[in-house]
Amino acid sequence: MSTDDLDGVHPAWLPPEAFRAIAARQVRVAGTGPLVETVRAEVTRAGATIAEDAELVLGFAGEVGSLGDEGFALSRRDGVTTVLADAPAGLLYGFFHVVRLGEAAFTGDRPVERHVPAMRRRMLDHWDHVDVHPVMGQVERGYSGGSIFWRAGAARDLARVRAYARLLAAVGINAISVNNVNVHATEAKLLTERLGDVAAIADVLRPYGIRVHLSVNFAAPVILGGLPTADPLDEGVRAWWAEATRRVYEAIPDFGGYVVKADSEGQPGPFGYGRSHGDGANALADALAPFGGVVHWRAFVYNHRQDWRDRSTDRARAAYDHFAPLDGQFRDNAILQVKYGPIDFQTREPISPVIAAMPATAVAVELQVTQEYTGQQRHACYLGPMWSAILGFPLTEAADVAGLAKEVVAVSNVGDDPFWTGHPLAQANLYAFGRLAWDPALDPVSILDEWIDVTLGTEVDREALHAILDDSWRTYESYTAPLGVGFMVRPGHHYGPDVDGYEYTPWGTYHFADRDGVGVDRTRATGTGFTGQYPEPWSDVYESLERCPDELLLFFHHVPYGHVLRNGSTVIQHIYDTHFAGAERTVEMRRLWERLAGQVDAGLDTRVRERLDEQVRSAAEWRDQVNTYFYRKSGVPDAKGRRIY
Ligand code: GCV
Repeated sequence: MSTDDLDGVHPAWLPPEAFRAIAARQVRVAGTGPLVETVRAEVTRAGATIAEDAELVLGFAGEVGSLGDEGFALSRRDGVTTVLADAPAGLLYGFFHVVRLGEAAFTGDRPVERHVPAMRRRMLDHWDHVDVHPVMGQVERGYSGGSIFWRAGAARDLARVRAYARLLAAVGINAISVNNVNVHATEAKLLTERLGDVAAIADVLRPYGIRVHLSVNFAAPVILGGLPTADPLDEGVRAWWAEATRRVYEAIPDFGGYVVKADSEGQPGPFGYGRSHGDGANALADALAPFGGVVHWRAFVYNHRQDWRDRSTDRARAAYDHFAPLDGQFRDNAILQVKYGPIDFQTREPISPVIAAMPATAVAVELQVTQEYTGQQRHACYLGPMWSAILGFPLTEAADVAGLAKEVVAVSNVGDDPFWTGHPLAQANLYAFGRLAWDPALDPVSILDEWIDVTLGTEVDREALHAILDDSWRTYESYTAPLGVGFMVRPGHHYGPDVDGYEYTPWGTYHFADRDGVGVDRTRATGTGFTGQYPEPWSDVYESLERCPDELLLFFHHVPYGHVLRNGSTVIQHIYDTHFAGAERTVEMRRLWERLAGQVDAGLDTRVRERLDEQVRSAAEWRDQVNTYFYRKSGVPDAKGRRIY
């Protein structure tokens, strides 16, 4: 089960079998340049013959036009399949598209199809540390072993990074940030004295069309430069950033730019100097502009030391309150990176209203492929349907989220685990992220089908795999925090149930359950007023108890346990029913996997079984803790008389 150049590492969606259709053909690749050479090397590696008289031709378009830097056109006529592009990256993406299609790319005729990415930058953020962090480990919120970029404090084996680059190029990712947004002492130095390590990684990613970005510490001028201040309006500070950035581009001419988490969860930022986040972002944007770089400035800014007794402070409001007034003040190369929901990557959240509130700002929507709150790669939870719903959500009358955002960014789920993602089925999430970033309109179930074909082969029991994964996000939702209320996870590591774990903490994530009811009143009429941050119709839909969708009810409203949902059930009975059904469903998922026995690699089979066993155990724990908690609070028995403790 290994890639041909990495012993013991699973090939994910690029096993030799995925190239079978190409291997059987003669292929012509036109043009020159590094990316074209990558395509040629891929063709040879696939086992195909490079020839003039070919059945697969990859070349430059001329007349097709408007394919941009990365698009391609695919067609087939008279027994010849043709990929045309305007620029080399298009050839690379076109080649991998042919890999995905397999024999279908060489069957019958095909009218010209144009494939152009919806978003210019499709980016993964790694939350990797160079040093192993005493609490967070080497990868913050990582569930797949150590970092593939860093080992024992230094840049590591680049063969693994190269294999990763291939996988990412095959799904259209073109940017990676290589260190955690929480930038500690060692990692801060990647910007200066350890820059060579970053350059070495950039060299490996470049042939696959991927640019390197770096998370930097806002206080770098103080920490690294010895200046007395990091005030973004200070001339000395600006000169320091300009010079540091010049050196970066000297080492990495195609460097992508910086990622910044500022004034957030203890990271330094412009507030410390009485400046706005516009001032902060623009200082770095100005340093990057002469070289064509961008700064990704995160909007995840909130008070993580709030008093739980204070019901007027609402963490959900924070990003909008901080950033919406700054619309129009950011430089063109400053990209505001906004988590998809107003809280923090929960299984179910409404869309962040910031995405609609800043039409004069470039916004990137941030997703989380690593399953911090969705089962930590111990639970099978296919997130394609969630992301598809997010990107397709009609947030304004004129546009959906994908239309409002300039980019999509996600936290990677990859580590040095032999299967890359801990749970082998979590590979499908990484795959789906790349495909949806390229085309948000793709159907997540079809994406899963593609992943199955290329990764596990066309012969496996795909029906069983679909039955396990298609609805697994909703299944996960059904046995965890109910009706959009969020959290209820064990503080710190965030795995498993702990209903009151965060209730009396400073983190701002509360459910307010008492003997009468549960939920957060975020209405304008009687609550925190968060609903007022939305454009119409959402501001009224969420405000209204009658119109608010069931799955978000407790995010927006505090209701009695007897409140009748739109689906006809009471809140308390819904909690019982979904938790019993969800846990039961995981038992069924485990049973379904048996149908794959003998059809997949033995190591992969063992790993999936082990994870599904844990999912069954953990789902039962969630069911029992959540049901028992609400039974004890409310005193309302289950109408179906099932066992609650
Ligand atoms: C990188 C959540 C996570 C943190 C993470 C933070 C962020 O709070 O639990 O580990 O820090 O989000 O997105 O910055």
